[in-house]
Amino acid sequence: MMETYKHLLVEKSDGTVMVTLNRPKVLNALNVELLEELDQVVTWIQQEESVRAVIITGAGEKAFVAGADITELRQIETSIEAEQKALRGQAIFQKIEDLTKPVIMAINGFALGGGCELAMCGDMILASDQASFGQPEINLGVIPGYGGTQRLARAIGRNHAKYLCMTGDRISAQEAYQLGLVQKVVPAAQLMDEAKRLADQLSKQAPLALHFIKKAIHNGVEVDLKNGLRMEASYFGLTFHSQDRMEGMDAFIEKRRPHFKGN
Ligand code: CO8
Repeated sequence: MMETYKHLLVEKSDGTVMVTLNRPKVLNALNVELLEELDQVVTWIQQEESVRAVIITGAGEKAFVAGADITELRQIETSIEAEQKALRGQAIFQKIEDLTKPVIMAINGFALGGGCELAMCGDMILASDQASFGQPEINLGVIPGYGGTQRLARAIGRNHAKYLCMTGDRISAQEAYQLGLVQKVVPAAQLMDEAKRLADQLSKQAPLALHFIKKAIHNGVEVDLKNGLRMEASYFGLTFHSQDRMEGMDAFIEKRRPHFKGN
C-alpha cells in the first residue's frame, strides 16, 4: 500500500511511481530513517503489479543526495557498528538494483558518496547539466560503504573509480557522461519531463522482457562470456512463456502498436 513517509514523497501516475528523497535542508542526506522508508517503498513497488517504471530523484534544486548523513556517521562508536550499518545500506541498495521493474535515477544536483552509490543502483542515470558526482568519503577519513568501490569500478573501470574514490574530487554531469556513468545529460529545467517521458516509454514495454534483460545483464557481467550467453539463452526461452511475446509479434505482423499487459 502507498503510505505517507517522513522523508520521502511518493507519487503514482499511470504505471510510473516517482520517489523523491525529501530532506532538502541537509541536501537529502541519507539517515537511517530515510533508508528504512526507502526499503518499505521498494518492497511495495516490487509487489504492486500496476507499477511498471520507477523514477528516483531528490527534493530541491541543489542536490540529489549529498551522501550519508554525516551527523549520524559521527555518532557511530565501533567498527562492528559501522560494518553493520554499511551492510544494511548495501542490502537496501541491492533491493533497488534487483527490482524487476526499470528504475530511472533522475539526478538533479549533487550525487555524492551514498548519493552516487544510490544512483548506480538504477538501470539508467539521467542527469541535469547542473548535477555533479563524486565519492568524497576519503575527505572524512573513511571509504565508500554503500557499494561505491564496487559499482563504480564496474561502471567506469578500476582506474577511474580509484581516481574518484582516492581524490574525493567532484566531476560534472558532462564528465560523468563521458566516463559512461551517466546515460544522458539534459538542461536542468527539462530533467523531470525527460525522466517522465522515459518512464512512460519503459512502462509500456513488456514487463517480463524488461525483467529478464536486467537479470541477464546483472548476472551475465559477473561470469565468463560462455556462461553469460548460456544464461541469456535461458532467459530468452523464458520470455516465450508470456502472452506479451505473442502480442508483440502479432502487433508487428498486423502493423499496429503492441499493448503489453505483463502476462
Ligand atoms: N550529511 C549531513 N548534512 C549534510 C550533508 C551530509 N552528507 N551534506 C550537506 N549537509 C548539510 C550541511 O551541513 C548544511 O547544513 P546547515 O545548513 O545546517 O549548515 C546543509 O546541508 C547545506 O550544505 P552546505 O551549506 O554545505 O552546502 P554547500 O553548497 O556549501 O556545499 C556540498 C554542498 C559540497 C555538497 C557540501 O554540503 C558537502 O560537502 N557535503 C558532504 C558531502 C559528503 O562528504 N558526502 C559523503 C558522506 S559519507 C557517505 O556518503 C558514506 C556512505 C556509506 C556509509 C556506510 C555506513 C553508514
